[in-house]
Amino acid sequence: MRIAPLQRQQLDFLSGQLEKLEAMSGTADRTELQNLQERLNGWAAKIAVIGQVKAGKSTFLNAFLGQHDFLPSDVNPWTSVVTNIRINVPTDPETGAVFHFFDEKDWAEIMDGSGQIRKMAEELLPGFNTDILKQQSEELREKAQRRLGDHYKSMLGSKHEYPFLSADLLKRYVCAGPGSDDGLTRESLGRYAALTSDANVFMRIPEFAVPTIVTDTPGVNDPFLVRDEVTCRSLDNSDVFIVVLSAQQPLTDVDIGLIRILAQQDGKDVLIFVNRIDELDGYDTRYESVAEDVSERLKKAIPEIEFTILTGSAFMADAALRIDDEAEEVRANLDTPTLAAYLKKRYGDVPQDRAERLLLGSGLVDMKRTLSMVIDNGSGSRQIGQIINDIEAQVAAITFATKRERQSVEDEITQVRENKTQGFVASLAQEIVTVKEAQSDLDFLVAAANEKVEGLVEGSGTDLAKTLSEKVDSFIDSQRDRLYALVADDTLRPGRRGTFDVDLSPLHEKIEATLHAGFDMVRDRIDSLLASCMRDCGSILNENFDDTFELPSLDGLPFDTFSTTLSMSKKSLQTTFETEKSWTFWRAQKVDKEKTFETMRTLAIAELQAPIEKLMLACMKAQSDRAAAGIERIKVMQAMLEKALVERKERLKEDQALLEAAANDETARAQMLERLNGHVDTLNKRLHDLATLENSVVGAQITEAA
Ligand SMILES: Nc1nc2c(ncn2[C@@H]2O[C@H](COP(=O)(O)OP(=O)(O)OP(=O)(O)O)[C@@H](O)[C@H]2O)c(=O)[nH]1
Ligand SMILES: [Mg+2]
Repeated sequence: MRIAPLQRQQLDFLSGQLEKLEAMSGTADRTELQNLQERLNGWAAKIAVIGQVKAGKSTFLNAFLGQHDFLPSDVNPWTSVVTNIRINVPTDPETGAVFHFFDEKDWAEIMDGSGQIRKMAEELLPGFNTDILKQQSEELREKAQRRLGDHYKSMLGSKHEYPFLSADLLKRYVCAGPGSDDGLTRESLGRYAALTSDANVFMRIPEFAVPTIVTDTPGVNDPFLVRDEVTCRSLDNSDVFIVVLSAQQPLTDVDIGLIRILAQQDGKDVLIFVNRIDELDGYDTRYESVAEDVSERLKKAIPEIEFTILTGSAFMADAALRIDDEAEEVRANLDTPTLAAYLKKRYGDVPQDRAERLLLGSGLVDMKRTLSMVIDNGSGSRQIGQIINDIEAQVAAITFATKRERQSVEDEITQVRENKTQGFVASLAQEIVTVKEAQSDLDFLVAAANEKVEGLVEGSGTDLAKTLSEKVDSFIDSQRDRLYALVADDTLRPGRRGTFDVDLSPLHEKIEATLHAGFDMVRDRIDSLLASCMRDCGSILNENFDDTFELPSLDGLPFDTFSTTLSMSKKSLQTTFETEKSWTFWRAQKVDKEKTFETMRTLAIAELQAPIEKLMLACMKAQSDRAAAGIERIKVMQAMLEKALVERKERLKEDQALLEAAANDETARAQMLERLNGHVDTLNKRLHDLATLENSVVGAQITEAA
């Protein structure tokens, strides 16, 4: 089965159009068009597989890739590093792997056992002892030290590259597990895992019609969460999410929370895979109620989205693929009457062949078909839409330059025919000057807009930081009254807990609202700056030349809204009451309210600073990405025009010389007329081709949007 054949057609079509455009752009420099071609080549469907620890993510992915035992998948060890499997990406090597290590800054943050780790653990694992986590980061350091010696420090910020792939290789980098340290050789399990921030694996699989990047992630409830942020970042980059659940314990609150965050992101698809159905007794009947339960709970929690829910067993797919000694036995054990009944009910078909029965039952075929559809129907279409818009901008620029040239050649023809060459030579000289001036005006405009936009993003960062810290301050201040109310007469009321608890969710909401509002405001300002720059470029052209320049649109820029999976998941804050030292321990304890409040403030600021900063940076990055894409489009157009204008200028100079020479030579004039007429014909044909190309590209965009 080919995955995403329609998207392949779409990519090929656009690439073909770009080639045509290249041919039409005459002798001009083609760097801009080649850049677009590269962006098109670099497009990939991005799929992330997420879910709870041991749901079967890695097993599922192995089966998906048609490889048994490739990604480490077992009771032990577990996946601890985000692993990007890059399939058929043209710019990648055919096979091999690159492992990046944490840089010093990340490492320092991990080592100080920052709030980042604790916050997730507290939220995800209620009652989790955070001291254990501190201890864990210390252990991580020790592990790195023990395995790699002091050498590990010099590895920070570097990478390891391999021109080949093997399961053993991955085991050294992407998994952790108890036992991985005990008595194994230095070359073995998880040797570098502690230091590895992300893994990239390159392969070619003909089944995938388009370049595809599939990301395996550590379990979302992995207590060892130092990599939380790396995971989130990779989720922000993905367009399709496969949430793997275990049939026996489907859909925890953590899962729902996660799915909500993912589903909220613009234009992203979430597929639910209920795995491990083989572990349910009588799954031929029970699978339905499990799927229904998942569906209903999702509907209740996230009513605005309809989810695709698939059921299956990665283990079955894996068994179907195995060729080792035990393979046949494993297959036989799974190939039960229940399986046959399940297949009959679910698919109305029980294949003859055992391996095929297992494969069908695994749900993998279903998943591939669904994914193929999701990709074909425009996952990641935003990037493609942007490329299409950029192509249109180029077509507009080339069209303008071509019309301009036709006009100028036609003028030239009239002059030559009427033998008014003297005057025409002067007007040519004038046109050269105009072209030059227009060129430098455009340069200036674009540079100015670029500077303004950059300043805007930077300034917005400062404003945002200020507003956010005010929000935090005022929230903390608002807790003072609560604290004072709890502590009457400076003593703790009998039966009160020894801690002051603050619920942070109102603050979360404020911060999120602030970020969204801040983003929207800056986006509007960026958009209007870009639009006015585009308009100004247009007016320069229209003022200097007779033809009207059709302004390319600024549609389809990335980040219409701001969304991220990074979040402040710390839900509450706890401060122990500061009491005055006293002998009278049998009496009610005297509480130092002000000191308690200040401690709470210090704690709150220390805990909140890092996550807020990260959110803010993510927001600013979205702004500057949008701005950069807009400027890029204007620049592309400007560059295209400039090249056409320069070309024209060169031709004008040549013709000027020829005209001067031909002033009194009838035959030379006739030859020149013939050549000029031929040129007009070429230009007319080019204009016709450009219009056709524009129409078909616009058509492609409409399909993509649908
Ligand atoms: N019975 C059964 N076992 C499965 C299935 N899928 C995975 N397993 C087993 O579950 C164990 C864990 O599988 P993994 O693929 O490593 O799970 P994971 O989600 O990648 O786990 P982490 O990386 O630790 O988060 C392995 O022993 C698998 O063989 C399934 O569909 N049925
Ligand atoms: Mg795994």
